[in-house]
Amino acid sequence: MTSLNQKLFQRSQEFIPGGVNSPVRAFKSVGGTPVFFKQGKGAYVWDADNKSYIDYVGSWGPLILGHAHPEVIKAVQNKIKDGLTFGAPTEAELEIAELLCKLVPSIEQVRLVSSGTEATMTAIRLARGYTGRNRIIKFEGCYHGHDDALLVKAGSGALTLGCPSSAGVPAEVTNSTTVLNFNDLEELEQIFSKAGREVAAVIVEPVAGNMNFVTPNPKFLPALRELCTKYGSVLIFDEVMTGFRVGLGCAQGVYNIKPDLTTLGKVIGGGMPMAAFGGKREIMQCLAPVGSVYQAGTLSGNPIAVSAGLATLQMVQTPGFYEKLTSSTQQLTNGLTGIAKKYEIPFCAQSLGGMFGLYFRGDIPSSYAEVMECDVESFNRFFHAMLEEGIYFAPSSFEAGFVSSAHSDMVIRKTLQAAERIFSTWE
Ligand code: KE4
Repeated sequence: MTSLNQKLFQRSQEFIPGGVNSPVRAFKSVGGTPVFFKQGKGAYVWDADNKSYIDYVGSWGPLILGHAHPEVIKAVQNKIKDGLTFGAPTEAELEIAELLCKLVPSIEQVRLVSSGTEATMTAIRLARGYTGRNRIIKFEGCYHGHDDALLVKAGSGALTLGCPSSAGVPAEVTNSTTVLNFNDLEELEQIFSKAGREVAAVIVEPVAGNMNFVTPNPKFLPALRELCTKYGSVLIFDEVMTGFRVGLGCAQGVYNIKPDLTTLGKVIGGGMPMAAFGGKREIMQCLAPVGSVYQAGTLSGNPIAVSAGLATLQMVQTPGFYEKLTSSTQQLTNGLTGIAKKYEIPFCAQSLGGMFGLYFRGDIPSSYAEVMECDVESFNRFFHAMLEEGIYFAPSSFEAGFVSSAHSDMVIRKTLQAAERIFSTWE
């Protein structure tokens, strides 16, 4: 019997390339039919066939409070009554700008945009305009959105399609992009000693969440900070995913490193299209209409999106919020690791704050190369078996997973019980 999901997917492929509006949703690397969701509440989502799932994707990170949190819904409902958009300044934008500058000490000024790609694209342009240099450094497997200059050996969806470097991007654009290995200090120091004065910016996910989940070695981020300072390059922390996900001070707070620019997204929009970039005042002042680096956006700072973001950022400041989120996420990763160990399955997991990585290999990967050694086929089997059990993990072994404050102990326990059933019959 064809499910409604399958019928919807067949139809949507007629009108939308691949039937999806973002490639990673297409289940390309895990196989099977993408799930069409129709409702979310707390830790749960329901698909077109009314099947419920515990959701560990949370729309790829924004839903740190879970789906349809009452406070977020109330804020949006209150705001939407006064209109949807003005294309002019509103007090709400000022309120969230002040809050972001307060919560993230490295951010002295901030500009709101509508997507993480816009944020990273502009941060790169800003760094180039500020330094007068062209070369940028990124890391293989890190994904910073689909800006031409950054779609080189990118992670996330690009990895699932086996085309980390996209077609349609002129060589002239990527010739100024140097790709290094995440956590490789030696290579980094060599590049800087040779050409540091040419480097406009280094852009890095301080915790890589687009090649599964890879944390920085203790010396990696300090070395990036030291080298960028020494050579006058702009250090950009792409915290679109880690921002307010790994802690109230973001990853830069966890690792105590002050970048020159930070990009944010996902959590700060509370599920609505909103992102931001900000940092040192002297760099931000290069931005139009003050400076000569141009950037613009019809719906930038949209008041409805800002209201969802403000409600979310208020909630995450609740005392103990991140301690509880960290504990729930560790309960999941430690539980899964323990069950796999019991059945001698090569599997491990780790987490930071409300994000985590699952790896079908014996030990925690600390580089792109080690992530690529994970057993993708086993992950795919695990993904589908869990889907069958009503548990939705990211449909790709190259993505991080996310826990929300709505993931109660009972929800985590249900997940671990499903894992026990799956791993106990694992060949
Ligand atoms: P968006 O343009 O998709 O809002 O943000 C791009 C982006 C920038 N930087 C980081 C660190 C990111 O993780 C992202 C987007 N993340 C992916 C999930 N891995 C979005 C999911 C998708 O592409 O559909």
